[in-house]
Amino acid sequence: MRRTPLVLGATVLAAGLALTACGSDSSGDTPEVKVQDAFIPEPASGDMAAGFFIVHNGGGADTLDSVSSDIAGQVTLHSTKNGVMKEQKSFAVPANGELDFERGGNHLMFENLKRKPKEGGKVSVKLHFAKSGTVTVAFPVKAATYNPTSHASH
Ligand SMILES: [Cu+2]
Repeated sequence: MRRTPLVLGATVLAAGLALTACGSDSSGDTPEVKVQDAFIPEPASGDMAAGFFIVHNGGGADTLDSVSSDIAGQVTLHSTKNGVMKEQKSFAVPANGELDFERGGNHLMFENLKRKPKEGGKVSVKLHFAKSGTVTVAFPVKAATYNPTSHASH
């Protein structure tokens, strides 16, 4: 995680344009999204926190359009490629696949925190999908260094 929030704004427009190619799914299958392995590492400061989770999809393609939470003024979605973090407008959820938000890769950023997440607590997060609608998930707050190791197999 780079601590350079001020430069993020400039990348938003470019990133949004790059994602428009994956629109239509011809199958018409209804997506079946399930969110697992969600957590928030306790942040070092009270300004900003990261969030991680995995969306498992047993149906047709969907899109994660936005995320919101009552502890944050704003929740943004970021990708990380080759160590460079970029804000994204949305993320594709592949049909019969998964969308990963994991350390070192995609992540949520909770900005303008109204209270600091504390280890052992829970944060209610709303994931807004284009087709599946809003999925509310209680993200447990873990130690700052927590990293799940169980997800290597798929
Ligand atoms: Cu970020």
